[in-house]
Amino acid sequence: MQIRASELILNTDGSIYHLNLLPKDIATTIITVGDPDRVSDVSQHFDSIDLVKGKREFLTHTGMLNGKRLSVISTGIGTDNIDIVLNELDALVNIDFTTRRVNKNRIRLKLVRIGTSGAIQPEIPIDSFLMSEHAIGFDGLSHFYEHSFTKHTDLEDAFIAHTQWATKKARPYIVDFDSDLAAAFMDNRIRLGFTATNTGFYGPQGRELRLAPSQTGSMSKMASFAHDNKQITNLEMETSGIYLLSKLLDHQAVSLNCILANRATGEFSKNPEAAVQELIQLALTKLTSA
Ligand code: R1P
Repeated sequence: MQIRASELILNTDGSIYHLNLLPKDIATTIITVGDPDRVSDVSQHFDSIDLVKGKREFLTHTGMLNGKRLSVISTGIGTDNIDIVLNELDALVNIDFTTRRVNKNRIRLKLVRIGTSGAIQPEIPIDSFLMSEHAIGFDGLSHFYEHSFTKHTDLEDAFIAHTQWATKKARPYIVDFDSDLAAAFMDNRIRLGFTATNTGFYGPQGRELRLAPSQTGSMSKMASFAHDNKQITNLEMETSGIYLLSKLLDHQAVSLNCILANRATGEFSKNPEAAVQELIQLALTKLTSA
């Protein structure tokens, strides 16, 4: 089936609409970061950079490191942006832009998020690193796609019961990292975690400036949830969307988090740039030695 111009939108140079990229512009191993400024924090370690392109918050650098072609792309904040980035990255490798048809042979991308995050368990140190083994998404993205991906229904039900989750909010969904890709990042400096992905930074993460959250105590209920030896460790805004769409599109994904805040102890990193830089270097070492 040919995909119509209104659905697969291409720019006049043939690039995909938001990412502004051509199929040849990306590597099959892609690092995603939230902040466009973090793209060069990653690519400064490359041996060479052969492509720099951007549009809106989506900046891409592609280059070589230790003989491996890598791309790094900024996603901006949130799973609404992840919906764009993951669908367009997939289109770049799995749809022929000339015929507008899905390729018979599918390409599998390796996606590695290097992001920042806040812990909700007091024992997780500031400036430490966490790989999300599971993600629980409060963003609702899962409900807009037809799929039967319901691996963790019991865990979702237990969470809903424990937190007295309001039915007017989207049902939380739980998705996992790709264990094969995750094997490359197993390291005693990287703990495994269960990451909660929220639709916002303030109310949805229980922060109160001038507006009161609709459910008081929602953060402490989330922190005290325990089921099958699983406890939610940290909060951020992209991982569930990345894991969900990677699973549905058959790509491999892991999310690496630099813990900059601890919501239980009230602390924030004294040198967030240095901590993120350390995670970037560790991730690049792991990626290029695998
Ligand atoms: C919020 O400040 C942003 O920081 C975290 C959250 O997921 C959200 O995107 O990640 P990044 O530092 O990767 O953007």
